[in-house]
This record gives sequence, C-alpha cells and structure tokens, in this order.
Amino acid sequence: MDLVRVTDRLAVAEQPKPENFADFFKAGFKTVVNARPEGETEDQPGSDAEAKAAADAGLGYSNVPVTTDSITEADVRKFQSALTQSDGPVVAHCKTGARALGLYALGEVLDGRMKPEDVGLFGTRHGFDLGFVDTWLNRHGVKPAAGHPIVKGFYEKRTGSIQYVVTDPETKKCAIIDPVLDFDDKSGAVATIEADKILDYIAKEGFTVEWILDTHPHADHFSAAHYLHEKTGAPTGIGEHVIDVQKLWKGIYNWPDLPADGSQWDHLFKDGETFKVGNIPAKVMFSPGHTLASITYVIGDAAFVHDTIFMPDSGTARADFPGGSAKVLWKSIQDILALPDETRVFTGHDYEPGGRNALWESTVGEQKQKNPHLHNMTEEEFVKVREARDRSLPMPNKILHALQINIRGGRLPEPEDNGQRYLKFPLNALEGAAWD
Ligand SMILES: N[C@@H](CCC(=O)N[C@@H](CS)C(=O)NCC(=O)O)C(=O)O
Ligand SMILES: [Fe+2]
Repeated sequence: MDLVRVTDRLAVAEQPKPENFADFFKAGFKTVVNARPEGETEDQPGSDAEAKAAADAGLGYSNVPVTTDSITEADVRKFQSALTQSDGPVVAHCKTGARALGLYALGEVLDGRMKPEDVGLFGTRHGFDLGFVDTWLNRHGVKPAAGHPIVKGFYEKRTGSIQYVVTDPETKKCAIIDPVLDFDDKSGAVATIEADKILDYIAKEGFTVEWILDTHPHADHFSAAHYLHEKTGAPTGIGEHVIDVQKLWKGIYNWPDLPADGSQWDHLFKDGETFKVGNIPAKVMFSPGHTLASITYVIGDAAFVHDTIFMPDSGTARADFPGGSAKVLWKSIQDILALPDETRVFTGHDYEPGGRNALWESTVGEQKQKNPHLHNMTEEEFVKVREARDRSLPMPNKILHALQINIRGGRLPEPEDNGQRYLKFPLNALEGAAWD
C-alpha cells in the first residue's frame, strides 16, 4: 500500500488493511488517524477493528470521522491535536487519502502557514484534488488574496475532460469553462449529469454565472454551453477563429446552410481581448495548433490552457485534427510559457497516466522544468515528437459526433418530422483510421 509523505510527521494513505499496521510501526510511525465515518464501504475494517490493530501493533489510534461536505473546524483541530499528541510520525487515512490531506491543509490555512490560493497546488503535488478544501474555505469566509480566483475542477471521467468554475471570491461572480454535455455513443443517449453537477455547486455556493466559455470546439465530447446558457441566461463565448473551424467542418458535413459567422455564441473573443470575472481581470490569448480556434483564458493568476499543455507528466495535446499544426502549437505553448512562472496552469484533459488520480493544476514554472515535451526542447524536436505521437493516435471516439454539435455552440441537431434528432456521419472524410 502506498504512503504519501507530506511532512516529517505526517503521511497520508488510502484505506489500509489491519495487517498493514505492523508495517507502519516498523517504518517508524507511532499513530494511525482514521478520517472515515463508519460503514462507507463494505471492505472498510471500521474504527473498532482499526483501534485493535493499532493497539496490537504498538501504535496510537485516533478517529476523526468526516465527509468532504461536513468538516467542521472542531474536526480540523481534533486532527491537528492527534498529530501533535503522537510520539512520532502519523499515518492518516480515509478512503483515498484526500480527506486526510485536506484536514491537514485546512489546519495549515487556518493557522496562516498556507495561503488559500496554494491549496490546489499543494493537493496536486501530493496526487489529490483538494477542491473540497477551497469550497470549505469559501463557505467559512477564508478568501484567497486579490487576483486569485477560486478554481473548482470537475473531472469528467468518460472523456478525461476537466470542466472549471472560476470564481471571484469578492463578488461571487463566476465563469464556467468547457462544460461537458454527457453523450453515450453506444446508445445515442444524451444527458446533463455533468452540467447539473456544476449548476448544483454554483447554487450551493451562492455564485452568479457571468460567462459560459469554451476554449475551442472540442473533438472528443459535446459542449454543454448551450444547455447552461438556457439554464442560467449567462452569455456564451469562444475564440473568434471558431468561424474558420465552422467553415472547415461545414464542408465536411456538407451543410451549406450553416451560418459560419460565429452567431451561435453571444461573444467571440479576439486575441489580447480583456474582460472581467467579477472584479478579477481576464485576458484572452490566441492559442491555435490543436484547433484553428483554440484560446487560453488567463483569469487573475490562473491560465486555462485546455488542449495545449497537459499535466507535466502527460506532455501536450495532439495537433493532427483538421486545421491542426504541431508548429503552430509550439508557438502557442511558448506564449503560455512566457507567463510568470507562478501562473497556475489548468489543463483541459487528463488521462490518468499510470493509473494515478486525475490531476489538472500545475504552474508555468513546473511545466518548463518537468514536461518532457517542453523541457530543453527546440521547436524542431517538439514538432518531431508531436507528429510521431500523433501518427500513433486513433481519432477520438466521438470526433464526428462532437464537431457537428460543437460548431453550433453545443446545440443538438434540430428534430426531424418524427420529433427525433439525428447525427450525420461523413465516410472517408478523415485520415487516421486505426485498422490494427
Ligand atoms: N481516447 C480519447 C482520445 C482523445 C484525444 O485524442 N484527446 C486529444 C485532446 S481532444 C489529445 O490531445 N490527446 C493527446 C494524447 O492522447 O496524447 C477519445 O477517444 O476521446
Ligand atoms: Fe480537444
């Protein structure tokens, strides 16, 4: 079982088995802290069994049962005192380790040793999403410093996409970025599970939606922009070069009547255009290469780079879709890397390499140091690496389904006279068939 070292005195872990406790003792740990309420899962040993296993192994034991939604300050203090009262290092666990790490981070923020805006990166560096800690802090009036939006990532597992809600804590105004409309290509079913999760979060936190933004017309999933616009009335936006993507795909779908003028969105952003989310200044950077229309939104200290750079262990986005170019992507990435090193970078996809948890937050500095597609690379080498990898990638499962929705701002095709909506598929329009 994996232990994640946090400090000299703390490691966090997923649910251990009672027989692991002797190993903890051998490794020098003195106490086990269990952050789980009883009966969460069937395979959970339970607090009595853990207390007994700890006593048998010569370890202290403490139970601080919490769920991400119901943590109190008393829980945080109880967790802290379990740490300080231990004779030595502590193993703290919950189901995955995230709640244990979150309890620690909350204590650090409340005591002024960690800044609220650093919690996300702290979580990522230990392999966990600590979005619930940001939510807790916001609910308890602990705000990040001016210019640091609260960023909540919603991971959509089916396509490995991250959807964001970016909020100005002062005004509670937010932007939604790259929301996903659920689509099951096997059955043809469409649903709003992900978008409704986002709406629930926004309602619970008392936020107001100011913008519904897409970074580009996605090739792997449907955009929920139109659905969310209908639900909230907030304006939709995308980069102005979406018109070039519309022109390209209107040919592929043979849709002569499609207005290729971007009129499907409320606003088309230009390169360098500025706007605001609440009081936080935001700026658009044109970032083509993955698509002709891709843009990066820089909102305060947070850059939403979508399909340019992935997490530092995951390289970069592909550049072989119609209108894509590895050379152009390289240039776009250089512009992103020219942002200050401490800029938080939020990526649009994570494919959980090596089975790790999904992660999406890094910094410009980390990307320059650790991303193998960027560190010590020349443009020529990058283009070679990118194009070689692209030759090995099959087209996304839903590219032909998704583009016809996404070049219409996330609108489904109009129903036919029987009330049924249909998709249209060009045959032999794309290269990149994966026959083997
Ligand atoms: N298996 C995924 C692949 C999706 C895919 O191609 N993702 C794009 C972004 S839209 C990418 O850049 N992938 C790079 C990679 O997989 O290395 C699917 O079918 O949806
Ligand atoms: Fe994409």
